[in-house]
Amino acid sequence: MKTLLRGGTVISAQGEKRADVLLEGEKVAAVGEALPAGDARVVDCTGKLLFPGFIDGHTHFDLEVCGTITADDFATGSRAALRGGTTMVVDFAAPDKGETLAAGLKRWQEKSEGKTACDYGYHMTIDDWNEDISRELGEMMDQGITSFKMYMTYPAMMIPEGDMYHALLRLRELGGVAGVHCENDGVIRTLVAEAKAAGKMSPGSHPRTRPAPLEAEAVGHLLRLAQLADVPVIIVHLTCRESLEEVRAARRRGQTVYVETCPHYLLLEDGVYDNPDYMEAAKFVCAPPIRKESDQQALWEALKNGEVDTVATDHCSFTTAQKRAGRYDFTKIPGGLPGVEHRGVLLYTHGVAAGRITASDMCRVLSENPAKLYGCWPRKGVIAPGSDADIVIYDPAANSVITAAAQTQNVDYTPYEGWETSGSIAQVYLRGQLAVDHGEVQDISGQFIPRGRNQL
Ligand code: DUC
Ligand code: ZN
Repeated sequence: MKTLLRGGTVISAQGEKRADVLLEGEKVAAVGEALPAGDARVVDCTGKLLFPGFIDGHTHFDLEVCGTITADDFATGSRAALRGGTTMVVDFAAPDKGETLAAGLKRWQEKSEGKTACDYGYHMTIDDWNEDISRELGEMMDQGITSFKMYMTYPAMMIPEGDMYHALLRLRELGGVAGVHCENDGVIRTLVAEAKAAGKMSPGSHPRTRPAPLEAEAVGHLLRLAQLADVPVIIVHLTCRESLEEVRAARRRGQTVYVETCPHYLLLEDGVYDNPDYMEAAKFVCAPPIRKESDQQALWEALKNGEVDTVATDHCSFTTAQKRAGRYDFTKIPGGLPGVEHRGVLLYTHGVAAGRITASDMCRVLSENPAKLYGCWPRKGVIAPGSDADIVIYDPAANSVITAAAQTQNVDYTPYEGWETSGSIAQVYLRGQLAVDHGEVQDISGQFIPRGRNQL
């Protein structure tokens, strides 16, 4: 099957150009001016922007948190992803403590295979350390799972720092890369105990017990361990100015550090936790928490100047009914926000249309850099002959409004309710097949994408 996308503007991380794009089977066959249509179906893309399919390197589908399971599984989450222009997700496989990585992987395969509408891969969580896990890391690499996750907080998943150091050394040997959730767990626990003792049980205590300096301290801590191990690391969901300063210091020392942030840290402000309606405030509980307006500014600047490498969602959705489990105790609110469906349109609206970044910057952080960092470049992340025909056709003129009522993600709210968008996604192609047509997600199947080493 051939499709000719005629007359659009093709975006890459390096720039933009008017060009036709010919899709043949699952691949891009040609990019150029006035390509002959031949027997291809022609789609008029005049006035539209063509982005390489977005990659979301941070989703949690079908994950248990606080005794409940995320509202989105691989079926609903991946359909929402596609609707938002995300043609590939990398989700976090999470073995239980004491379990082998192979058992964790098998569980994630069972959750995802045959159900996932977009393409997908897994990061593997390392929450224990022993000889078997060290050996299994090599086996994961051989199976195309080349990125890993470690937590410096959450008792169920956190790894002692000596073990984290050993894991970093082993990843250096293997050429794998780890993303790390950085927050100082010990002091957070102390602050939580103090808040509870003072009867401060509402969501307002959430940001106060997980303040920015405790994130930055953990970032600095990790980066010194990474310096010792001489290995690159990814700071996942970096939220604040203080953490950026730690990253800058490490980069000045010559370290390779990758930074991911998320739309909610770029766009929301911590006043959301002071809403007198407890459950309204509870909707925004995630870790790290939403920060201050000055942090948003710092993140946008860092995104513009290339200090932020990727924007992912950390999509971890719970319905308001699920969040209600924490209605008398903020620590029992399952943490996480929905977002996989709206990342592209939010970044376009508040980044590109607002003049903060260019469409090429957007392509860099949503498509090209994640493809390189997670080892699937140039199959993904670029519109070029030979790459997968994953294409987002963005119509800058088709303004819209984000509402929970109109969304596909399986949750009854969105943090962006009523927000107006500059333009919207007209169509999405996944490996040459029409996956979304003006908001209608088609019947389509994703594939597991085995990944190679980091190329960023
Ligand atoms: N933070 C969240 O808010 N939810 C899931 C995992 C995470 O790191
Ligand atoms: Zn996460």
